[in-house]
Amino acid sequence: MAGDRRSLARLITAIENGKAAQVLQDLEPGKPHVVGVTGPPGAGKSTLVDLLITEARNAGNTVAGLLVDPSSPFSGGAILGDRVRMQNHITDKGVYLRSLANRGHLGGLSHAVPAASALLSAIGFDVIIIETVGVGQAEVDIVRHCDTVVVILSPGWGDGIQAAKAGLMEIGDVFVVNKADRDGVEQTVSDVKQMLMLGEQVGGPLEWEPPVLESVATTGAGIGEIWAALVSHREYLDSSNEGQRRTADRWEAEFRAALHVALIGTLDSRVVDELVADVRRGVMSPYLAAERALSR
Ligand SMILES: Nc1nc2c(ncn2[C@@H]2O[C@H](COP(=O)(O)OP(=O)(O)O)[C@@H](O)[C@H]2O)c(=O)[nH]1
Ligand SMILES: [Mg+2]
Repeated sequence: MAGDRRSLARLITAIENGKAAQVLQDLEPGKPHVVGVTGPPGAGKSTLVDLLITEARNAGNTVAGLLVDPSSPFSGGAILGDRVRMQNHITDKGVYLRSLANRGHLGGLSHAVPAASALLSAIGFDVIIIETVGVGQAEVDIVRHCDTVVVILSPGWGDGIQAAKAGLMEIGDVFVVNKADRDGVEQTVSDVKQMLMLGEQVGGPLEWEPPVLESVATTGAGIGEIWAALVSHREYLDSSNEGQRRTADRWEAEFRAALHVALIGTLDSRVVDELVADVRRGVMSPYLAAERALSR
């Protein structure tokens, strides 16, 4: 709570390992703006997050960034790259950056991300930015519980249909077509707008119309508009029921994830390992193994 960064780093490691329940129990949640940034690999998420941190700082906020990458042997390099890129902020005491790559065995990232976010919130960060690759259900679930979700696409990644397939159209509050210095940006913008209109025809008119913005993250073009869109989305949340609903959703998701970790934590890990071996060999059904784990 006094701002010691080494303690914070160790606590987040404990969260990743499912060993921070006692600390998490006593947290008083703050009221940060939790922004999820998602989209396909290479779209420019990290480059934009770096700039958004600067915008947030210039507006007088303290900022924490959680860079989430599933622990794939292929993504280690990307995380290292993000760290290097974000070194602009390393001497800034108002910024805290952390990669979460460890899926661990206790609930994985779907537990670790909300728990780390809750910790950062209790410490009093004004803005928490969570960057995650928007491919795969776990990654989509992570941002679903942010206040504001920014979906970053790029012309190269293809049409809005790809975004729709990945489940990104439903979750975006702000859409950004980055790499506007490249060919095809108008096409991608109009694809995304069309997909949004289709969604509205099916689901009814929206209280919040997600803007579709363009940016060039490498030069900073368009970043002011993105920050302004985040601020106005926050204002929308504060002035409607949607903000309360999202906070309630987030608390419920945190409870369910914590319950999962707490339950698994009561089990004897040797028993679980034996059962895992049986399940892998096909001599016991996963469902029977789950019952056995609980009864033993
Ligand atoms: N031409 C161009 N390249 C960009 C732009 N934004 C990011 N990049 C480059 O695209 C690559 C991937 O960017 P990165 O931020 O790591 O993407 P992420 O995987 O979505 O986090 C890097 O080499 C960036 O320098 C842009 O607006 N225009
Ligand atoms: Mg990245």
